Amino acid sequence: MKPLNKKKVIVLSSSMLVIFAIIIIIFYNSSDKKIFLDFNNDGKIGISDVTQVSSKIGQKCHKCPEDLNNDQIIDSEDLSIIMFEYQKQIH
Ligand SMILES: [Ca+2]
Ligand SMILES: [Ca+2]
Repeated sequence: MKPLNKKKVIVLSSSMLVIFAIIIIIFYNSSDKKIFLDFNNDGKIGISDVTQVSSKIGQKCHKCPEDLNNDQIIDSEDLSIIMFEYQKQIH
């Protein structure tokens, strides 16, 4: 394989990754975030949903629903995401 072709393959696969990421973002934005963050399925983001995230702060986990920014750890960033959504609801 020529070095140029190899480079092309890398560029092509990385641009495919970008497209894939965009599709995920579109899908995530089009789906109802409120239901996504509603862990106890009572139809709203309540204090119990916020508590569920805060009670797991510091936990490393893979594909946990509470890991809202998907960085494999539940921390203050995830808590601020749900707090933001919670405050939007109560105002
Ligand atoms: Ca809820
Ligand atoms: Ca996280």
